Amino acid sequence: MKTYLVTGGAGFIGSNFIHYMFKKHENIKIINYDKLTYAGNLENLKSVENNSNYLFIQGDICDKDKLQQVFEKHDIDYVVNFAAESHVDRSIREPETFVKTNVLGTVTLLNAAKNDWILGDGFKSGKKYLQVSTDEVYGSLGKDGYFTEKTPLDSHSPYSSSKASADLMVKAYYDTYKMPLNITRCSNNYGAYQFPEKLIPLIINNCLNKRELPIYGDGLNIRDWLYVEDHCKAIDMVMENGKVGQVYNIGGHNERTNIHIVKTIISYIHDNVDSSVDESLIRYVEDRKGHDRRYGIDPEKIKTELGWYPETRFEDGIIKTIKWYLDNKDWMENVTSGDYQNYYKKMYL
Ligand code: NAD
Ligand code: TDX
Repeated sequence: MKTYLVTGGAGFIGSNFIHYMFKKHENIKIINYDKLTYAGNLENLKSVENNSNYLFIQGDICDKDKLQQVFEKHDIDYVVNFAAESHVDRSIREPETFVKTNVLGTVTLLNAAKNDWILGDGFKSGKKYLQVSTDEVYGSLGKDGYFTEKTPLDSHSPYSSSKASADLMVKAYYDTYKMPLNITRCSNNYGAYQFPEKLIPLIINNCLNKRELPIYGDGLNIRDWLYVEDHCKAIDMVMENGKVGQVYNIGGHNERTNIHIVKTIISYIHDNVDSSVDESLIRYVEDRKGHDRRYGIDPEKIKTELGWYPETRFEDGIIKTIKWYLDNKDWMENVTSGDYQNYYKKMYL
Protein backbone atom coordinates (compact mmCIF):
# COMPACT_ATOMS: atom_id res chain seq x y z
CA MET A 1 0.00 0.00 0.00
CA LYS A 2 1.45 3.35 -1.07
CA THR A 3 1.32 6.28 1.33
CA TYR A 4 0.91 9.75 -0.16
CA LEU A 5 1.78 12.94 1.64
CA VAL A 6 -0.47 15.51 -0.03
CA THR A 7 0.42 19.04 1.03
CA GLY A 8 -2.20 21.75 0.55
CA GLY A 9 -4.86 19.04 0.32
CA ALA A 10 -7.56 21.26 1.84
CA GLY A 11 -7.41 23.72 -1.05
CA PHE A 12 -9.13 23.64 -4.43
CA ILE A 13 -7.01 21.23 -6.49
CA GLY A 14 -5.61 19.32 -3.50
CA SER A 15 -9.07 18.37 -2.20
CA ASN A 16 -10.21 17.36 -5.69
CA PHE A 17 -7.04 15.26 -5.95
CA ILE A 18 -7.77 13.45 -2.67
CA HIS A 19 -11.34 12.64 -3.80
CA TYR A 20 -10.05 11.54 -7.22
CA MET A 21 -7.40 9.25 -5.74
CA PHE A 22 -9.73 7.51 -3.28
CA LYS A 23 -12.21 6.88 -6.12
CA LYS A 24 -9.51 5.61 -8.46
CA HIS A 25 -7.37 3.48 -6.14
CA GLU A 26 -8.53 1.09 -3.43
CA ASN A 27 -5.23 0.50 -1.74
CA ILE A 28 -3.69 3.83 -0.88
CA LYS A 29 -3.18 5.90 2.25
CA ILE A 30 -3.32 9.69 2.09
CA ILE A 31 -1.96 12.10 4.67
CA ASN A 32 -3.22 15.60 4.03
CA TYR A 33 -0.78 18.15 5.48
CA ASP A 34 -2.21 21.65 5.28
CA LYS A 35 -1.72 24.91 7.17
CA LEU A 36 -5.38 25.86 6.66
CA THR A 37 -4.87 29.40 5.41
CA TYR A 38 -7.92 31.35 4.20
CA ALA A 39 -7.84 29.05 1.12
CA GLY A 40 -7.85 25.75 3.02
CA ASN A 41 -11.21 24.30 3.99
CA LEU A 42 -11.79 20.92 5.64
CA GLU A 43 -15.43 21.06 4.51
CA ASN A 44 -14.05 20.11 1.09
CA LEU A 45 -13.07 16.72 2.56
CA LYS A 46 -16.11 15.91 4.72
CA SER A 47 -16.90 12.73 2.80
CA VAL A 48 -13.44 11.21 3.35
CA GLU A 49 -12.71 12.33 6.90
CA ASN A 50 -13.82 9.00 8.41
CA ASN A 51 -11.93 6.89 5.87
CA SER A 52 -9.37 4.87 7.86
CA ASN A 53 -6.82 5.40 5.07
CA TYR A 54 -7.06 9.19 5.40
CA LEU A 55 -5.33 11.35 7.97
CA PHE A 56 -5.33 15.15 8.31
CA ILE A 57 -2.42 16.96 9.93
CA GLN A 58 -2.49 20.71 10.34
CA GLY A 59 0.98 22.02 9.53
CA ASP A 60 3.06 24.49 7.56
CA ILE A 61 5.44 23.33 4.81
CA CYS A 62 7.92 25.86 6.23
CA ASP A 63 7.96 23.94 9.55
CA LYS A 64 11.05 21.74 9.30
CA ASP A 65 10.59 19.97 12.67
CA LYS A 66 6.96 19.10 12.09
CA LEU A 67 7.71 17.74 8.62
CA GLN A 68 10.55 15.64 10.01
CA GLN A 69 8.16 14.16 12.60
CA VAL A 70 5.66 13.30 9.87
CA PHE A 71 8.32 11.52 7.80
CA GLU A 72 9.64 9.69 10.90
CA LYS A 73 6.20 8.54 11.99
CA HIS A 74 4.83 7.52 8.59
CA ASP A 75 6.47 5.59 5.79
CA ILE A 76 5.83 8.14 3.04
CA ASP A 77 6.25 6.89 -0.55
CA TYR A 78 4.98 9.84 -2.54
CA VAL A 79 4.85 13.57 -1.87
CA VAL A 80 2.51 15.73 -3.97
CA ASN A 81 3.08 19.40 -3.20
CA PHE A 82 -0.01 21.52 -3.82
CA ALA A 83 0.63 23.81 -0.83
CA ALA A 84 1.06 27.36 -2.05
CA GLU A 85 -0.21 30.87 -1.98
CA SER A 86 -2.01 30.74 -5.30
CA HIS A 87 -3.71 34.05 -6.12
CA VAL A 88 -1.94 36.50 -8.44
CA ASP A 89 -3.82 39.59 -7.16
CA ARG A 90 -2.84 38.84 -3.57
CA SER A 91 0.80 38.38 -4.64
CA ILE A 92 0.81 41.86 -6.16
CA ARG A 93 -0.22 43.28 -2.77
CA GLU A 94 1.83 40.96 -0.51
CA PRO A 95 4.76 39.30 -2.28
CA GLU A 96 6.62 38.20 0.89
CA THR A 97 4.10 35.50 1.90
CA PHE A 98 4.45 34.04 -1.59
CA VAL A 99 8.21 33.78 -1.33
CA LYS A 100 7.94 32.25 2.12
CA THR A 101 5.44 29.50 1.34
CA ASN A 102 6.11 28.89 -2.34
CA VAL A 103 9.91 29.04 -2.29
CA LEU A 104 11.10 28.45 1.27
CA GLY A 105 8.25 26.02 1.99
CA THR A 106 9.03 23.99 -1.13
CA VAL A 107 12.71 23.74 -0.21
CA THR A 108 11.86 22.74 3.37
CA LEU A 109 9.55 20.02 2.09
CA LEU A 110 12.05 18.79 -0.51
CA ASN A 111 14.70 18.58 2.17
CA ALA A 112 12.49 16.68 4.60
CA ALA A 113 11.71 14.13 1.87
CA LYS A 114 15.33 13.88 0.78
CA ASN A 115 16.57 13.31 4.36
CA ASP A 116 14.06 10.54 4.88
CA TRP A 117 14.46 8.85 1.49
CA ILE A 118 18.23 8.98 1.02
CA LEU A 119 20.00 5.59 1.13
CA GLY A 120 23.77 5.36 0.60
CA ASP A 121 24.59 7.17 -2.65
CA GLY A 122 21.02 7.03 -3.88
CA PHE A 123 17.42 6.90 -2.73
CA LYS A 124 15.20 4.13 -1.34
CA SER A 125 13.19 2.57 -4.18
CA GLY A 126 9.57 3.48 -4.90
CA LYS A 127 9.82 7.07 -3.69
CA LYS A 128 8.85 10.17 -5.64
CA TYR A 129 8.24 13.88 -5.08
CA LEU A 130 5.92 15.79 -7.42
CA GLN A 131 5.89 19.58 -7.57
CA VAL A 132 2.57 20.99 -8.76
CA SER A 133 3.58 24.02 -10.78
CA THR A 134 1.83 26.24 -13.28
CA ASP A 135 1.93 27.43 -16.90
CA GLU A 136 2.38 30.97 -15.54
CA VAL A 137 6.12 30.31 -15.05
CA TYR A 138 6.52 30.59 -18.85
CA GLY A 139 5.19 34.15 -18.95
CA SER A 140 2.83 35.41 -21.61
CA LEU A 141 2.22 34.40 -25.24
CA GLY A 142 1.43 36.54 -28.27
CA LYS A 143 -1.34 35.51 -30.69
CA ASP A 144 0.43 32.33 -31.83
CA GLY A 145 2.36 29.44 -30.36
CA TYR A 146 2.17 27.38 -27.18
CA PHE A 147 4.22 26.73 -24.07
CA THR A 148 6.28 23.54 -24.35
CA GLU A 149 8.47 22.10 -21.60
CA LYS A 150 11.42 23.75 -23.37
CA THR A 151 9.96 27.27 -23.28
CA PRO A 152 12.27 29.41 -21.13
CA LEU A 153 10.94 30.52 -17.74
CA ASP A 154 9.82 34.16 -17.99
CA SER A 155 7.44 34.75 -15.09
CA HIS A 156 6.04 38.22 -14.40
CA SER A 157 3.95 38.37 -11.24
CA PRO A 158 5.30 37.81 -7.73
CA TYR A 159 3.12 34.65 -7.68
CA SER A 160 4.47 33.18 -10.90
CA SER A 161 8.03 34.22 -10.04
CA SER A 162 7.76 32.44 -6.70
CA LYS A 163 6.51 29.32 -8.50
CA ALA A 164 9.34 29.57 -11.07
CA SER A 165 11.87 29.94 -8.23
CA ALA A 166 10.43 26.85 -6.56
CA ASP A 167 10.67 24.92 -9.85
CA LEU A 168 14.36 25.79 -10.11
CA MET A 169 14.96 24.52 -6.57
CA VAL A 170 13.13 21.28 -7.40
CA LYS A 171 15.30 20.95 -10.53
CA ALA A 172 18.37 21.49 -8.36
CA TYR A 173 17.38 18.53 -6.15
CA TYR A 174 17.33 16.32 -9.23
CA ASP A 175 20.46 17.75 -10.85
CA THR A 176 22.45 17.70 -7.60
CA TYR A 177 21.16 14.73 -5.60
CA LYS A 178 19.31 12.75 -8.30
CA MET A 179 16.24 12.85 -6.06
CA PRO A 180 13.34 11.04 -7.82
CA LEU A 181 10.94 13.79 -8.76
CA ASN A 182 8.77 15.43 -11.39
CA ILE A 183 7.41 18.90 -12.04
CA THR A 184 3.99 19.38 -13.63
CA ARG A 185 2.89 22.69 -15.16
CA CYS A 186 -0.84 22.94 -15.67
CA SER A 187 -3.03 25.63 -17.17
CA ASN A 188 -5.96 27.31 -15.35
CA ASN A 189 -8.16 24.83 -13.50
CA TYR A 190 -11.89 25.13 -12.89
CA GLY A 191 -14.38 22.97 -10.98
CA ALA A 192 -15.83 22.39 -7.50
CA TYR A 193 -14.31 23.85 -4.29
CA GLN A 194 -12.45 26.77 -5.93
CA PHE A 195 -12.16 29.79 -3.67
CA PRO A 196 -14.22 32.73 -5.02
CA GLU A 197 -11.27 35.04 -5.44
CA LYS A 198 -10.59 33.28 -8.78
CA LEU A 199 -12.46 34.33 -11.91
CA ILE A 200 -15.04 31.54 -12.38
CA PRO A 201 -16.40 31.09 -8.81
CA LEU A 202 -16.20 34.86 -8.23
CA ILE A 203 -18.36 35.56 -11.28
CA ILE A 204 -20.85 32.81 -10.37
CA ASN A 205 -21.15 34.12 -6.81
CA ASN A 206 -21.55 37.73 -7.98
CA CYS A 207 -24.24 36.76 -10.49
CA LEU A 208 -26.17 34.96 -7.75
CA ASN A 209 -25.90 38.04 -5.52
CA LYS A 210 -26.52 40.47 -8.41
CA ARG A 211 -23.20 42.14 -7.76
CA GLU A 212 -21.21 43.82 -10.53
CA LEU A 213 -18.90 41.53 -12.49
CA PRO A 214 -15.37 43.00 -12.51
CA ILE A 215 -13.43 42.46 -15.74
CA TYR A 216 -9.82 43.52 -15.75
CA GLY A 217 -8.68 45.64 -18.72
CA ASP A 218 -10.42 44.88 -22.02
CA GLY A 219 -11.53 41.35 -21.05
CA LEU A 220 -9.60 39.87 -23.97
CA ASN A 221 -6.83 38.18 -21.97
CA ILE A 222 -6.84 34.48 -22.74
CA ARG A 223 -6.57 31.57 -20.33
CA ASP A 224 -6.37 27.85 -21.22
CA TRP A 225 -8.97 26.12 -19.02
CA LEU A 226 -8.79 22.53 -17.76
CA TYR A 227 -11.41 20.72 -15.69
CA VAL A 228 -9.81 20.01 -12.32
CA GLU A 229 -10.36 16.23 -12.46
CA ASP A 230 -8.37 16.06 -15.70
CA HIS A 231 -5.50 17.76 -13.86
CA CYS A 232 -5.79 15.21 -11.02
CA LYS A 233 -5.70 12.36 -13.53
CA ALA A 234 -2.53 13.80 -15.09
CA ILE A 235 -0.80 14.11 -11.70
CA ASP A 236 -1.66 10.49 -10.88
CA MET A 237 -0.21 9.35 -14.23
CA VAL A 238 2.98 11.40 -13.84
CA MET A 239 3.42 10.02 -10.32
CA GLU A 240 3.13 6.45 -11.62
CA ASN A 241 4.93 6.62 -14.94
CA GLY A 242 6.60 9.99 -15.42
CA LYS A 243 10.33 9.73 -16.14
CA VAL A 244 12.22 11.02 -13.12
CA GLY A 245 13.69 14.48 -13.44
CA GLN A 246 11.21 15.44 -16.17
CA VAL A 247 8.76 18.32 -16.49
CA TYR A 248 5.27 17.65 -17.91
CA ASN A 249 2.95 20.36 -19.21
CA ILE A 250 -0.78 19.72 -18.70
CA GLY A 251 -3.52 21.39 -20.72
CA GLY A 252 -6.43 20.59 -23.00
CA HIS A 253 -6.38 23.35 -25.65
CA ASN A 254 -9.35 25.19 -24.20
CA GLU A 255 -8.37 28.78 -24.74
CA ARG A 256 -11.07 31.32 -23.97
CA THR A 257 -11.08 35.09 -23.43
CA ASN A 258 -12.15 36.23 -19.98
CA ILE A 259 -15.18 38.04 -21.40
CA HIS A 260 -16.30 34.81 -23.08
CA ILE A 261 -16.15 32.99 -19.73
CA VAL A 262 -18.13 35.73 -18.00
CA LYS A 263 -20.81 35.84 -20.72
CA THR A 264 -21.14 32.02 -20.62
CA ILE A 265 -21.83 32.15 -16.88
CA ILE A 266 -24.29 35.05 -17.21
CA SER A 267 -26.15 33.26 -19.97
CA TYR A 268 -26.56 30.02 -17.96
CA ILE A 269 -27.75 31.84 -14.87
CA HIS A 270 -30.07 34.08 -16.90
CA ASP A 271 -31.68 31.07 -18.61
CA ASN A 272 -31.82 28.69 -15.65
CA VAL A 273 -31.85 30.63 -12.39
CA ASP A 274 -32.75 34.31 -12.59
CA SER A 275 -33.74 36.07 -15.81
CA SER A 276 -32.87 39.46 -14.30
CA VAL A 277 -29.17 38.53 -14.35
CA ASP A 278 -27.76 39.87 -17.61
CA GLU A 279 -24.77 41.55 -19.21
CA SER A 280 -25.61 44.91 -17.64
CA LEU A 281 -23.83 43.56 -14.52
CA ILE A 282 -20.49 43.59 -16.37
CA ARG A 283 -18.09 46.30 -15.17
CA TYR A 284 -14.75 46.89 -16.89
CA VAL A 285 -12.25 47.86 -14.18
CA GLU A 286 -8.60 48.87 -13.98
CA ASP A 287 -6.31 46.21 -15.40
CA ARG A 288 -4.26 43.87 -13.19
CA LYS A 289 -0.65 45.13 -12.99
CA GLY A 290 1.65 43.11 -15.28
CA HIS A 291 -1.38 41.16 -16.58
CA ASP A 292 -0.25 38.24 -18.77
CA ARG A 293 -2.10 38.38 -22.08
CA ARG A 294 -2.36 34.78 -23.19
CA TYR A 295 -1.55 31.30 -21.88
CA GLY A 296 -1.67 28.19 -24.07
CA ILE A 297 -0.23 24.78 -23.22
CA ASP A 298 1.21 22.28 -25.68
CA PRO A 299 0.35 18.95 -23.96
CA GLU A 300 2.02 16.71 -26.58
CA LYS A 301 4.65 15.28 -24.21
CA ILE A 302 2.26 13.98 -21.56
CA LYS A 303 -0.06 12.67 -24.28
CA THR A 304 2.57 10.74 -26.21
CA GLU A 305 4.73 9.58 -23.29
CA LEU A 306 2.04 8.77 -20.75
CA GLY A 307 -1.17 8.46 -22.78
CA TRP A 308 -2.96 11.23 -20.86
CA TYR A 309 -5.89 13.03 -22.46
CA PRO A 310 -8.54 15.34 -21.00
CA GLU A 311 -11.95 13.73 -20.54
CA THR A 312 -14.14 16.78 -19.96
CA ARG A 313 -14.93 19.23 -22.77
CA PHE A 314 -14.98 22.84 -21.64
CA GLU A 315 -18.64 23.28 -22.67
CA ASP A 316 -19.66 20.37 -20.39
CA GLY A 317 -17.24 21.15 -17.57
CA ILE A 318 -18.35 24.75 -17.18
CA ILE A 319 -22.02 23.74 -16.88
CA LYS A 320 -21.15 21.01 -14.38
CA THR A 321 -19.15 23.58 -12.41
CA ILE A 322 -21.90 26.24 -12.38
CA LYS A 323 -24.39 23.58 -11.23
CA TRP A 324 -22.05 22.49 -8.43
CA TYR A 325 -21.95 26.04 -7.03
CA LEU A 326 -25.73 26.30 -7.37
CA ASP A 327 -26.13 23.03 -5.44
CA ASN A 328 -23.61 24.04 -2.78
CA LYS A 329 -24.71 27.50 -1.71
CA ASP A 330 -23.86 26.67 1.92
CA TRP A 331 -20.26 26.06 0.92
CA MET A 332 -20.14 29.44 -0.82
CA GLU A 333 -21.77 31.20 2.13
CA ASN A 334 -19.30 29.62 4.49
CA VAL A 335 -16.18 30.65 2.53
CA THR A 336 -17.43 34.17 1.80
CA SER A 337 -18.16 35.06 5.41
CA GLY A 338 -15.60 36.85 7.62
CA ASP A 339 -12.27 37.80 6.01
CA TYR A 340 -13.54 37.41 2.48
CA GLN A 341 -15.72 40.50 2.84
CA ASN A 342 -12.68 42.62 3.74
CA TYR A 343 -10.72 41.17 0.84
CA TYR A 344 -13.57 41.89 -1.56
CA LYS A 345 -13.95 45.47 -0.34
CA LYS A 346 -10.23 46.18 -0.69
CA MET A 347 -10.09 44.66 -4.16
CA TYR A 348 -13.30 45.74 -5.80
CA LEU A 349 -15.21 48.44 -3.92
P1 NAD B 1 -5.54 27.00 -3.20
O1 NAD B 1 -5.11 28.38 -2.85
O2 NAD B 1 -6.98 26.70 -3.42
O3 NAD B 1 -5.04 25.98 -2.07
C1 NAD B 1 -3.78 26.07 -1.48
C2 NAD B 1 -3.77 25.18 -0.23
O4 NAD B 1 -2.45 25.23 0.33
C3 NAD B 1 -4.74 25.63 0.85
O5 NAD B 1 -5.42 24.51 1.38
C4 NAD B 1 -3.84 26.27 1.91
O6 NAD B 1 -4.35 26.16 3.23
C5 NAD B 1 -2.56 25.45 1.73
N1 NAD B 1 -1.36 26.17 2.18
C6 NAD B 1 -1.02 27.46 1.90
N2 NAD B 1 0.16 27.76 2.50
C7 NAD B 1 0.58 26.63 3.15
C8 NAD B 1 1.72 26.31 3.92
N3 NAD B 1 2.66 27.22 4.16
N4 NAD B 1 1.84 25.07 4.41
C9 NAD B 1 0.87 24.13 4.20
N5 NAD B 1 -0.24 24.39 3.48
C10 NAD B 1 -0.39 25.62 2.95
O7 NAD B 1 -4.67 26.60 -4.47
P2 NAD B 1 -5.03 25.68 -5.72
O8 NAD B 1 -5.70 26.49 -6.73
O9 NAD B 1 -5.66 24.43 -5.23
O10 NAD B 1 -3.57 25.36 -6.25
C11 NAD B 1 -2.84 24.25 -5.77
C12 NAD B 1 -1.48 24.22 -6.45
O11 NAD B 1 -1.66 24.11 -7.86
C13 NAD B 1 -0.66 25.47 -6.24
O12 NAD B 1 0.69 25.08 -6.04
C14 NAD B 1 -0.81 26.27 -7.52
O13 NAD B 1 0.33 27.04 -7.77
C15 NAD B 1 -0.97 25.15 -8.53
N6 NAD B 1 -1.76 25.46 -9.73
C16 NAD B 1 -3.01 26.00 -9.63
C17 NAD B 1 -3.77 26.23 -10.78
C18 NAD B 1 -5.15 26.79 -10.72
O14 NAD B 1 -5.74 27.09 -11.75
N7 NAD B 1 -5.75 26.94 -9.55
C19 NAD B 1 -3.24 25.91 -12.03
C20 NAD B 1 -1.95 25.37 -12.10
C21 NAD B 1 -1.24 25.13 -10.95
O1 TDX C 1 -12.22 39.62 -10.87
C1 TDX C 1 -11.49 39.19 -11.79
N1 TDX C 1 -11.57 39.75 -13.03
C2 TDX C 1 -10.80 39.35 -14.07
O2 TDX C 1 -10.90 39.90 -15.18
C3 TDX C 1 -10.54 38.11 -11.58
C4 TDX C 1 -10.41 37.46 -10.23
C5 TDX C 1 -9.77 37.73 -12.65
N2 TDX C 1 -9.87 38.34 -13.86
C6 TDX C 1 -9.02 37.87 -14.97
C7 TDX C 1 -7.54 37.81 -14.67
C8 TDX C 1 -7.08 36.66 -15.51
O3 TDX C 1 -6.79 37.09 -16.84
O4 TDX C 1 -9.41 36.53 -15.24
C9 TDX C 1 -8.28 35.72 -15.56
C10 TDX C 1 -8.19 34.56 -14.58
O5 TDX C 1 -7.84 35.12 -13.32
P1 TDX C 1 -7.61 34.20 -12.02
O6 TDX C 1 -8.82 33.37 -11.81
O7 TDX C 1 -7.15 35.09 -10.92
O8 TDX C 1 -6.46 33.21 -12.51
P2 TDX C 1 -4.99 33.47 -13.10
O9 TDX C 1 -4.46 34.77 -12.69
O10 TDX C 1 -5.05 33.16 -14.56
O11 TDX C 1 -4.17 32.31 -12.31
C11 TDX C 1 -4.75 30.99 -12.12
O12 TDX C 1 -4.25 30.08 -13.04
C12 TDX C 1 -2.92 29.66 -12.89
C13 TDX C 1 -4.52 30.51 -10.70
O13 TDX C 1 -4.99 31.48 -9.78
C14 TDX C 1 -3.07 30.19 -10.45
O14 TDX C 1 -2.90 29.63 -9.15
C15 TDX C 1 -2.61 29.20 -11.48
O15 TDX C 1 -1.25 28.96 -11.35
